[in-house]
Amino acid sequence: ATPTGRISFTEYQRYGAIQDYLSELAANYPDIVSVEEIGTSYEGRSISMIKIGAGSSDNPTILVDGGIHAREWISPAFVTYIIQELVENEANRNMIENTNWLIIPVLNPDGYEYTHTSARLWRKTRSYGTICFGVDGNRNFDYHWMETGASAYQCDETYAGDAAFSESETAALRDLVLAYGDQIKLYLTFHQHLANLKQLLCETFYGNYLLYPWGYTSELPEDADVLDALAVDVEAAIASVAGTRYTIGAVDVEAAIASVAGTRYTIGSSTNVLYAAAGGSDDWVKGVGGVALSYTIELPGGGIWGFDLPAARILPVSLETFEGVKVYQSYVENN
Ligand code: ING
Ligand code: ZN
Repeated sequence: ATPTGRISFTEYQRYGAIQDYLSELAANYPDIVSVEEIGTSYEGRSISMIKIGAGSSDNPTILVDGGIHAREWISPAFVTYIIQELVENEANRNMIENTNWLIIPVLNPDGYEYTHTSARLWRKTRSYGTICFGVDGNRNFDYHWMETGASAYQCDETYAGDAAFSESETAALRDLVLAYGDQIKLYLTFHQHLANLKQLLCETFYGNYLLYPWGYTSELPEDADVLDALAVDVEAAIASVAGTRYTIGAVDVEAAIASVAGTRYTIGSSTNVLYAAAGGSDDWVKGVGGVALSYTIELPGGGIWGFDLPAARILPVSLETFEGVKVYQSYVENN
């Protein structure tokens, strides 16, 4: 049993189950939901986008994606949770009346399925080069492509592709952003990051990050103060969800909320707080797509390999992070 929907957040779902959930929502909520195929993966899977909105079609729009990196399982899980909260939780009605949403829970379905069937730690797409498989989707966008932090060697984890937008998956996101133009006011792309040395050595660095451009240079965008201030508010909202006890019917929700412990995020530009890497989706969406507010959110890692956050953590992470999504939405609605 889940709090409101028909998909479970007590285990990681396969691509097919997420697809089925989107179809079910489109059938059950035809007034506020539609599902479109924005492209096809290398192996022929649909790249699905759910459109959610209960107000004017002219409302400012928020674009969200997950699963560009195959092994980062919390990303599709949390993005699916966002969908559930927006569509099936009446308490969040204002979030869809005053802003529209374009949400792609699994941008790299081939890679995601491959991590379930064959290699748990696969990161890239599954396109075949001449000797190796896969391109790093988050190095494949055409903005300062291949300038830094990306590999030209197809067997590497950060292979940028033989050309920018060589991958149908990244091209699908590009075409979507270009089609909606300046109606998109905010872009959120969800990743997962493991604890790193900086975090272990310095108590002000956390394994979780709210990153904004640029990834290609240590210079900051001219509106970095706006990006930073919004991230500070988002961070505070997430951190404030700390062990609150609730007495409600759904026991699993109560336990999940109580187990959250004031999760903190490090805020900054990708290059300055994590590492330099060109060709990321957030850089392109801001630099070429013209969406001023563009963020990469590195959700918590866990487990032995870093990407094996126990399934029991999906709900706690989702509950706390959704408080941050509410802050983002309210900013877009009011600015
Ligand atoms: N991290 C991101 C990566 O693609 C990143 C970090 C974000 C780099 C934005 C460049 C731009 O390496 C993970 N976990 O994939
Ligand atoms: Zn990633």
